[in-house]
Amino acid sequence: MALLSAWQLRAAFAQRMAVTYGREVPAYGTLVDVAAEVNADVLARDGAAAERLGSIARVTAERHGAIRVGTPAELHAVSRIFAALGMFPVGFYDLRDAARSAVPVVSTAFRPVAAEELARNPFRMFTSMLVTDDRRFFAPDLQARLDTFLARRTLFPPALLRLAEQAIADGGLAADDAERFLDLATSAFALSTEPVDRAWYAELAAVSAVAADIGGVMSTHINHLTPRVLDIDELYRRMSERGIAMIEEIQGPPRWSGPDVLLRQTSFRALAEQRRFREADGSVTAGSLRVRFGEVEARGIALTPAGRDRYDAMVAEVDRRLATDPGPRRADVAADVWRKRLPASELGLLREGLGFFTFAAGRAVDSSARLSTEAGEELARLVEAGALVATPIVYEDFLPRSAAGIFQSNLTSAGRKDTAAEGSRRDAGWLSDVIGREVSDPARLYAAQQQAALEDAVARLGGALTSAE
Ligand code: OOG
Ligand code: NI
Repeated sequence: MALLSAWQLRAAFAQRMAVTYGREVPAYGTLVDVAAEVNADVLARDGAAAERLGSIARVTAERHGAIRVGTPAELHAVSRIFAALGMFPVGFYDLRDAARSAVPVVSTAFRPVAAEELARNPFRMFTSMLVTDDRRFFAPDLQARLDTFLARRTLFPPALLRLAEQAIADGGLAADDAERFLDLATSAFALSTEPVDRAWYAELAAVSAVAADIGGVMSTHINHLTPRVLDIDELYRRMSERGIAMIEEIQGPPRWSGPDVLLRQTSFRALAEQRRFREADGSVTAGSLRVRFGEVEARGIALTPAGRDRYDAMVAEVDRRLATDPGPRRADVAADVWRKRLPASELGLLREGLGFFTFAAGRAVDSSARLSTEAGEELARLVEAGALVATPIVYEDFLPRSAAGIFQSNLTSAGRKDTAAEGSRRDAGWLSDVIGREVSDPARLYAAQQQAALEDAVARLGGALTSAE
C-alpha cells in the first residue's frame, strides 16, 4: 500500500490543527471567514495581479502556527515530529532583545524548504523555546524550580515520537499509522483541561506572561493559527467593524504604493479562555487566562541581504523620526520613508539587488551578458528586453521585531527584565546543535532558488547568453 508522504501528512496536520483550534477559539473562524472574503474581493478587483505572490489556492490554504516549548529536549522532540511532516528549521530569532517586555525565548520556524514542497503545502510553525538560564529574567532559585518542573513533564508521548521516526525513516506512513500519528500530534497541541497550579503560574507570570504560558503548565498548546490575506488593511478594518479588538498596529512594512516586501502582520487581542486552577488548599476552581490570539498576515517579496539592510535602516529611520516628533502616525511616517528610500517597482528592486526573483526564459536576444545574482543591472536590462521573465520570490519567514510586537501586544503585563544582568548566549549554531540539524539561513535558501532558476532560464535561452558563475 502506498505511504502518505511528508507533504500529505503536513497538509492533513494543518487541517486538523485548524479544526482543533477553531473549536477552541471560535473567533479564529471569524478571522478565516473575513480573510477569505477579503481575498475573494481582491481577486475580483485586481485579477491576475492578486496572484502575483502565490495562487489563490495556495494563499487560501496557507497557515502558520505558533507553539512554545520549555527545554532543548522538548525542542528536539518537536523537531522530529516536524521532520516527519517535511518541515525543517529555518531562521533564528532572538525575541529576548527584540521585545521591550519580558519575552525570554529564542525561536525558529519549521517549514518546508524546497519550492515544490512549499507549493504543495506551505504550512509552517513558529516555534519558541524558553531560555531558563537567562539571568535577566530568572534568578537562580526560580530557574532551578522551573527546570525541575519542565523536566517532569512529557509533551509528546513515546508512541508519537516512534511514529515520527518511522515516517522519517520510510519517507511516509501507511494510512492507519498516519491516522494514529496525526491524532497523537494534534492532541499534543490541544489545550489541556488539567488544572493549572495557580501559585506557580502567578509566580512565573510576575516575571513574564510568556514564561508562565510555557513553564506554568504541564503541556503545550498551539498559540495561534494564522491565515494569509491579500489586503491586510482591509482585513483590519473589517475585523474592527465586527467589534473584534485588534492590536494597535499592523506590524512590519507600511501600506504604500510600491511592491509589498517581507511580511505584514496583525492580530486580535488574546481572548479570555476558561481554564481550571488548583488552589493552594488543593481545591480546583474555575478561572480564565488570556494567552491565545488570532493573527493574520500578508506576505510580500523576499529581500536579499542588501534589501534587508535597507529595510532595517528604514525602520530605524521611522523610529528616529517618531522619537523627535511623536505626533504623526507610525504608518504615515513609514510610508513616507518607504517612498523616499525603496524602489517603487519590482524591476527597481531587481535592478538594485534588493529583492529575490525566479526567472523564466523569454525570447532569445543577442547578448553577451554575464550573469550572476549580483548583477541586478544586467538582470533588469534582460527583463526589460524580454529575454527573462522575472517573478518575485515570496518571503516565507518571519521578522524578529514583528514577532516581538505580536508577543508583546498580547501580554497583560510587561513582566520584569533586569537589563543590567548578563543574558545567556544563544544563536543559530546553538539551536542547530539542539535540533541535530542545521538551522538554515533564509537568505541562503532564497539565493539558491534564484540562482537555480537563473541557470535554468539561461540554459533554455541556449547560446544567446553566457552565464558567469
Ligand atoms: C509567537 C509570536 C510571533 C509571528 O508570526 O511572528 C509570531 C508566539 O506568540 O508564540 O507568531
Ligand atoms: Ni504568528
